This record gives sequence, structure tokens and C-alpha cells, in this order.
Amino acid sequence: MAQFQEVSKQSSQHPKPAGLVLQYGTAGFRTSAKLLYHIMFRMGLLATLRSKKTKATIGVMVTASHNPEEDNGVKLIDPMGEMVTPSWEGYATQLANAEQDDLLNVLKDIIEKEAVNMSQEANVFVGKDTRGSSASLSQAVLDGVSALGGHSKDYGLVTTPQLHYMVCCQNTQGKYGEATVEGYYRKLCQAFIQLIKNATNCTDDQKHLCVDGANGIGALKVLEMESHLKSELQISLFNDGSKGKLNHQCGADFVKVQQKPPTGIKINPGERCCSFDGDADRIVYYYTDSEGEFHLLDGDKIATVIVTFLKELITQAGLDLKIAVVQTAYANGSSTHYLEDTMKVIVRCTKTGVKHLHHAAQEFDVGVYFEANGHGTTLFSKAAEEKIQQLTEDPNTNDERKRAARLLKNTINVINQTVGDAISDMLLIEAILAIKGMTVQQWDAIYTDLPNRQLKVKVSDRRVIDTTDAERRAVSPAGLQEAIDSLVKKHKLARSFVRPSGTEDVVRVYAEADTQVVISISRAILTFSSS
Ligand code: NG1
Ligand code: ZN
Repeated sequence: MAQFQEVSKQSSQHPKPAGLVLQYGTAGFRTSAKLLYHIMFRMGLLATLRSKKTKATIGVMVTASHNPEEDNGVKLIDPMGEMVTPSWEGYATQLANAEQDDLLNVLKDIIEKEAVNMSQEANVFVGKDTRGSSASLSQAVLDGVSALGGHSKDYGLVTTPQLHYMVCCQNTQGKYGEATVEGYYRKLCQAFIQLIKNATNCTDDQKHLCVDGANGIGALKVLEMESHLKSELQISLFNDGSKGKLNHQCGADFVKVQQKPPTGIKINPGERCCSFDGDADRIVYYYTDSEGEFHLLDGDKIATVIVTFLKELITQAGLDLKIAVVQTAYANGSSTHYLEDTMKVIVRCTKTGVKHLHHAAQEFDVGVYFEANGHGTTLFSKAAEEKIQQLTEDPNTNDERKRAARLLKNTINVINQTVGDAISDMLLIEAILAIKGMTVQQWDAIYTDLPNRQLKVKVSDRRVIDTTDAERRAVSPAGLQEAIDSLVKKHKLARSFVRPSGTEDVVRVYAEADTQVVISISRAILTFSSS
């Protein structure tokens, strides 16, 4: 077939370094940019097959999120804007690792297994972040799509969540919104402005926010969006990419892991600040107090303020909806206690990686999911959205219930339900704080985080560690869990676990307690992995 000849010809221009083995992990493929040209071409091929198979538009995002500038990566987006389905992650790995002369065989194998109709049309949306390597890498994706005769639309520089949004809009024939960046700003900002009308007595001070753009795509997009906000939110943008290096000493990952403010930002005591990561799918908030002490409001605190707001509105609207918060093992124990004991909401714990949280959240009418690192969003079931819509239109509903229903409707519209989105999360949080008349200090005081540490341990083979119970317990190597248990037992309110990272060649160690116990626990792991 002519198509396959074209694939052969073009793939030789994107040759695979012999022997290189990469895996489609929690964040897709991610490594040094110079090793990724063949991967990008092949993901263009795979996205085209996926599009033919699903008869829908598929997305391909070129980014390495919070990784250093020199790295890059790629992720596939399924028709509803969600992460690609696991069986196709497997195909991605097979295709990526096929040696040059075996590529067509692997490709044909996938076509056969999935019974892909090769005469079906294919559409692929492509986006990229601001890395130096992203332009040529995304061109390789486009080459892959055209080699198999697919159509592509290049969105150029977009945040990861913006591309997820475009894919969803396209495949729902505009019901979710218009598949353009302008359409995205219009939908989110109009909803934000409607919400903010309910913030009586909001001062100019409260409308001000410092944003650390991580010297990445999020900074560009905040600038693009500003005019749509009609001064209802006044943003001072730092790390806008004009001077500093992407993610270097800044951004959400740096702030969360280092538990300190990014460089390149000027913050006055008490001022509300937030940091995006390199592709703007994560956000964390923070401030410094009058003593100069740093206070972090991470994904757990974000989930808490969102669920508090939603629960109040749902009660006011008189709706019977099942609300849950989905977390991972990294959620601070204080947040879990507060949500379960004080807020009385259902809390679920899943494995690390947003696709797991996303799926768990889909089981509820309202599912708020956040990783502690600030990646998350809120999902509303179709039935919940319909009930809310009906209430806004019901002539027999009293004013209080109607107001709550309208607020819920605008809340739904400010949220990007396809994936965690720093811009959308920021607008939602800003609206909530304004409506509740809540300062960042009051938000922070909802509960007090247990002291915690997260560190990486390099071991010879991280796969020797296997876990269970949403990664909270190690089942191998033998004796490791017992060693952790005996250390944890010695400290009040202590909890600790280890798991192999899905994105780096390291083991991650997490510990929380009323004192810092992590050092002794990581020592125990080192002893085990070297024995
Ligand atoms: P790994 O490397 O598997 O811990 C990290 C983050 C995840 C998720 C993925 C994808 C932590 C502890 N882990 O996964 O939450 O965001 O990267 O980017 O933050
Ligand atoms: Zn990211």
C-alpha cells in the first residue's frame, strides 16, 4: 500500500537510535529532547490509527511539563479529552521501541489487532509548549500524521489542558465549547465574571494575584487571556519567560517540593500568589506571613476549598448529589481527616497519576480530584449538570435555591473538566475566595498540614519495589514494609510509604508526622535495596 511506503520513507528521516528503549508512562514519553524525534513521528502514526479506530479527533501534546528545558515528551489525548486508554499506551510503547526495519510489522500488527479501517478519515490536533525543541518535535508528529494520510490541525503554542479542551469541544460538536483558544478564554472568563458578581464588597486588594508562570506556556496564555477578564482579576505576572529559564528555580513543582517561593517573584507579606508548572496543568498557592514564614496551599488545600464551596451551594440548592474528593497517598493526612470528619464527604485514595484519580472521580455526581502537587479538577456527572440546569429554569424554585443553582452552573463553566488546568483552577479559586470573602490566611487556616517530606532515592533497580493498597504499602522486597512500620510506630501521627516513580528512575519516599522522620526511613530503604 502506498501509505506504508510513505511511512517507510518518512520514518527513515526520523530514525530510532538503535537499542533505545522507552516506555509510555504516567506522563507519556518523557526524556532528553534529542532522543525523541522517532517517538514523535511514531506517535503521529499512532494518533492517526487511534483517530481512525474511534472515528474521532485525537490530540497529541508535545511537552515535558515541569522537567528541565532540555527534556521533552509527548502525550496522546482520547476523544473526550481524557488520557489515552491503557491498551493503546501499550501500543505506544511497542511502536516506540520497534527497531527501524520492524516498524511496519508492529504498525500492521496494531491495525490488525484493533481492526482499524484504513479507509476511515483521521483527524489529529497537535499542540506544543515553549521549549526550544518543541517546534521541530511537533513537526515530526505532523509528519507522522500525514505519512498515514491523516488530517492535522496544529494549534501551535498551547497549554496541555487547552489542547485537551479543544479535542473534547471538537468531538462533542461544540457542546462543550468552541474548539479555539479564543473560545476557551471566552467560556472560562464569562463564567468567572458571572461568578464574581456574587462577590459583594470585594476590594481591589482582593482582586489582585501574583502569578509565577514558570517561564513557560502558562505565562503566555495568562497574558493572552487578560483582556477577557475585564479587570475583575488583576494579575501581576512573574517568570514570564522573557528572562529566566523554563522551570528553573520556579514553577509549581519547585515550590511544592522545595516548600519555598520561586525566584524571580517579589512578594509582600500576606499577598496571595500562585505558581503554574511548565505546561500549566498544575497550580499551587502560597503566601509569606509578617514573620517571613512561607505557607504553601497545595492540591489538598485547593480540593478542600473547592469541595467546601460546592457542598454549601448544593445544600442551598436543595439538591441530592453524591460528592467525593479523590486523593493519592501523597495527600497530607490532615486534609483527609478534615474532609472525612469535619466536611463529611467521601474520600477515595487512588494510585499516583491523574488518569486514576479522574476515573475514580467519574463515579460520583460531583468528584473533586487533586494530587497534592496541584494537578486536578472537578467532574460533574451528566445527571448532576441536568439537575442544576433544570433548577435554574424552574419557575417554582425560590430565589435562594435559584441563586445557588446559577452559581453552580457558572462554576461548571469555569472548570475545564477534561483535565487539571492551572488557568481554570486559578479562576475558580479566585472566584471562590472572592464570593466567600475569604483571605488566603483564612483559607490556609482551614486545617494545619502535618510536617512532611518527600525525597528521591536512587537505587540500582527501582522495580524491586512493588506496592499495594493505592501504593501505600510495599509488598516487596520482603521486610521493607515491616522496617517502615517499625519506624512509623515510634512517632505520633506518622505515616510513610515508598513507591517507584513512574516518570523518573528513582524511588520516592514520603513521610509525615508531628516531627520529621523521613531521613531514617529513607536510610532503611537504601539498606534494603542494596542488599
Ligand atoms: P511519579 O514520578 O510517578 O511520582 C509524578 C508525580 C505525579 C504525576 C506524574 C506525572 C509526585 C509525587 N508524583 O509521578 O503526581 O504528576 O509525575 O507528571 O508528585
Ligand atoms: Zn504539567
